[in-house]
Amino acid sequence: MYQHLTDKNLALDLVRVTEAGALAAAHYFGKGDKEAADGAAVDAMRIAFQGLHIRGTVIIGEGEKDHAPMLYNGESVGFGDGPEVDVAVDPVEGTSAVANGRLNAVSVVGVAQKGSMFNPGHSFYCKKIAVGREAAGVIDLDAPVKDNLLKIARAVGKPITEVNVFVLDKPRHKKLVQDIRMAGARVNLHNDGDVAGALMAVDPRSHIDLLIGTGGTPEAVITACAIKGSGGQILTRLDPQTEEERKRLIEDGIDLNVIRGVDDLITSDQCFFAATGVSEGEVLAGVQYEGEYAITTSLTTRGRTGTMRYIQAWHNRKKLAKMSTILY
Ligand code: VTB
Repeated sequence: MYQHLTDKNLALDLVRVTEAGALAAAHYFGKGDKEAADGAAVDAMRIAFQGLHIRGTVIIGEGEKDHAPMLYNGESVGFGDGPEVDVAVDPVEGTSAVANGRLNAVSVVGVAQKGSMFNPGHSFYCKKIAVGREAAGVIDLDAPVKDNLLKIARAVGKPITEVNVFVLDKPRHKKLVQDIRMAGARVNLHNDGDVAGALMAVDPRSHIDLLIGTGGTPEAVITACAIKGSGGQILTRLDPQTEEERKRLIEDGIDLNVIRGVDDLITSDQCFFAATGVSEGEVLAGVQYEGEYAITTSLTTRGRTGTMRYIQAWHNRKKLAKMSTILY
């Protein structure tokens, strides 16, 4: 009867993959080389994936096979036994943030039952709004931003003047930022990282109440894995930023008007999510060093049970160096 509670929680294995990615990327924090940070995380995660008892297919990875030697879209990952799953992986979400010593870079993985993960295909950008559990039912992607802010304020029990909105600091958001301020709410501008921003929006401990704007479509699917397990909502609509992107989507027969929520982006509750902080963030601390230890902070969620775990790990770099090729 309680078998479902004793099922394997893949998120606990996944966290070792994102820890490996974060530890590897953190070596390049502030060093001005985003490719090196990403490459180190990809190598480390690729190795860590091999120990996972899944038959995974990368749906969201480092891109087409020609451009990405590892963790490319369509690659099989995992030990090759266990459940068949779709995999979304972003070894470093926020490579510029790592290279430039800024906030909110995370290493993330989402896994869901095979066939249940939305494939972004040729879509790079989508419009999105993400909120936590309390405001999950009140948002509307097409409503004026003021209406959303008023409803969210009511749902979270604070005046609109105290509502904090995470927005990526991009020229395309100029009008959005004006509208949020006109409505009386507070804009928190960040250079990077709308996965971290969405995690803040859904985490009741964070001062951020919502994320809004246009960001990566792959990032939205990964975010949906997290939201599926932690509650909340994300509403999205593809929002091509160039004529070329729009043309390819139309050629692919994609309807650009469709709004997809968390249950459309990930259709099964058999889904798992893990994120580890690379640089400092409000929900996840970045990698820190203490003597021979490297310390990581991670979040795992599981769709079916809704369990969230915050995991701090102390990695003994001396011991690990003797038994692994990953740079800890
Ligand atoms: C988005 C966002 C990411 O980069 O992809 C953004 O989803 C890129 O936006 O979280 P631009 O191409 O307009 O610069 C991130 O912020 C990662 O840094």
